[in-house]
Amino acid sequence: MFCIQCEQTMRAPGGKGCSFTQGMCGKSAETSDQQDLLVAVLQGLSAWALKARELNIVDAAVDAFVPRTLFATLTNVNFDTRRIVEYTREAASLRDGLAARCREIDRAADVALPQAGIQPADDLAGLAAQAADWALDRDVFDVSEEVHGLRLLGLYGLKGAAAYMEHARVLDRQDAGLAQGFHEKMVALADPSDDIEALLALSLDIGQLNFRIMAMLDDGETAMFGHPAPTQVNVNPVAGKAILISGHDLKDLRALLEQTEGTGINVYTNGEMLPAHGYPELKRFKHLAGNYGSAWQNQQREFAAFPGPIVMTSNCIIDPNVGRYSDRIYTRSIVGWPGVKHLEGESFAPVIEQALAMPGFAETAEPHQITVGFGRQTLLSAADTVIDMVAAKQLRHVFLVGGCDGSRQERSYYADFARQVPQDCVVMTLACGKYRFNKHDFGTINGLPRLLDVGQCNDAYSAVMLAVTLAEKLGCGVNDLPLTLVLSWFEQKAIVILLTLLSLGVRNIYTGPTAPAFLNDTLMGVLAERFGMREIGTVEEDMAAMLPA
Ligand code: FS2
Ligand code: SF4
Repeated sequence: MFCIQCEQTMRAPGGKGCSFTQGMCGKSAETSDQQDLLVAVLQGLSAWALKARELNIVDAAVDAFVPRTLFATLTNVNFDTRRIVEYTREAASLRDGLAARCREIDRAADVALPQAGIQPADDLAGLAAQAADWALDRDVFDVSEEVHGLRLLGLYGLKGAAAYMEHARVLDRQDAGLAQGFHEKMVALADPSDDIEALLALSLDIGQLNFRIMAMLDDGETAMFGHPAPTQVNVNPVAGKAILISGHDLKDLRALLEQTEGTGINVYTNGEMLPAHGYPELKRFKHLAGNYGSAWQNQQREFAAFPGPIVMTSNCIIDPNVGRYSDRIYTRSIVGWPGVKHLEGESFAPVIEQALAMPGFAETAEPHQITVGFGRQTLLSAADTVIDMVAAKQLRHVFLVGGCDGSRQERSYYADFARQVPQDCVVMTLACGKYRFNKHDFGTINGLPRLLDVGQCNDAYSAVMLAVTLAEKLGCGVNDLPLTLVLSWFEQKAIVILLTLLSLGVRNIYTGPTAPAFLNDTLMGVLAERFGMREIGTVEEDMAAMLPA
């Protein structure tokens, strides 16, 4: 086992990542190794998808399959070896089918990539032996630590982009050109350069590709559910039967709301599903009762206390056996946990049945409202107001405090930071890191809320477009705006968002709580030199550096 893709990877002794029998997240060595094999077989499938394009064959099913199943290898998504092996076999079968179609046109059609020749073994022992050949540290003795780290930066970034591609596909958004770009990056990473400049350029290309994917995702979300608008959300329970839904998939939420309408069941959002309350097509459901719980790392306590079934539509799932709720949590799509019920198709009937059989909340608690829904359209319509307030010296600075949460103690930095932001400044939030401070009352400046939640990590595009629009209106560069990005990373979506920002020329981003373990001091130095990227320090020192006197 070798996995070093997330922030909670094992760093000591030796800082070599999760490499024993189980990762810090609970992923077994067996699952981890099979995920590496899946990545390799997918790279071979991508090589054939590119060959097929040379012969005018574009297979939308293959274009969808590669990012979708790569998504299954992200942190806290799929812990079920059986499902990962199924994906590997399906990838090989799709590859062989595509190769056969290519050879009908050109009998000599072939691809040179060794990964394209992997034939998955019949049993787990054989698969384990094959996986050993494709472990992600297989090059560690052949190349420098910097080259190894940059190869992983590219791969982990592309995994993040895969997740956004799949989120967009669920919303009926697919693009053959973006899929081609995706396959090209898969192949580039399958046979990567050992040149640091070329690898840095590849990472930035992946960031650019992801920007276009996120635009497609934004288009899909707003076309299907409307533009988010500021909306009050109750974060305390109301009496009655209850279902909790987590993850990023708004389409699953809508289907659940439709199927529970009139049943008396209240639906609560959890984690990255919170921003759903701002969408017109979702908030019209009266039984979308509120938001429950906080960020993913608190699941085992919060889910255990929830008096109804839980649906996990995407990341982040953690071991449900610890809180003893594995009999009432359901996985969807690429999410998996061994022994947990997996729902395919459109029907949530088993979840609804279980909710009706469970007690639900006995009492209604005093409501506590928070505001969400500062999506792209709302933010852009406020751009002129923001400019006027800056000119009138009523608004000094905007801080985007975005990214993931996690269990490390040092993550209290972000809540401390938000609370210490001066009264004449605004905090924008994105993704699940906000749960440490989003129930705090930040007040307003001239009617403008001081805490503006832009949404999920999926909505980073909205924040970027606000920055770009403000810069255009002011006739300056994004880096000249009174704006500082303070990012917390945990998993691969955050990595690709960082690559996207760097590829757009955004400088001086603060990141934490700790540098990725696959980027050594030399590489962090390169990122600091090229992009002004810096690691968080103390809140006081950082704030002083960010806010000109
Ligand atoms: Fe948080 Fe987890 Fe959004 Fe990440 S709920 S760390 O996957 O995707 O953000
Ligand atoms: Fe370790 Fe993170 Fe990989 Fe899990 S996903 S095995 S915690 S590096």
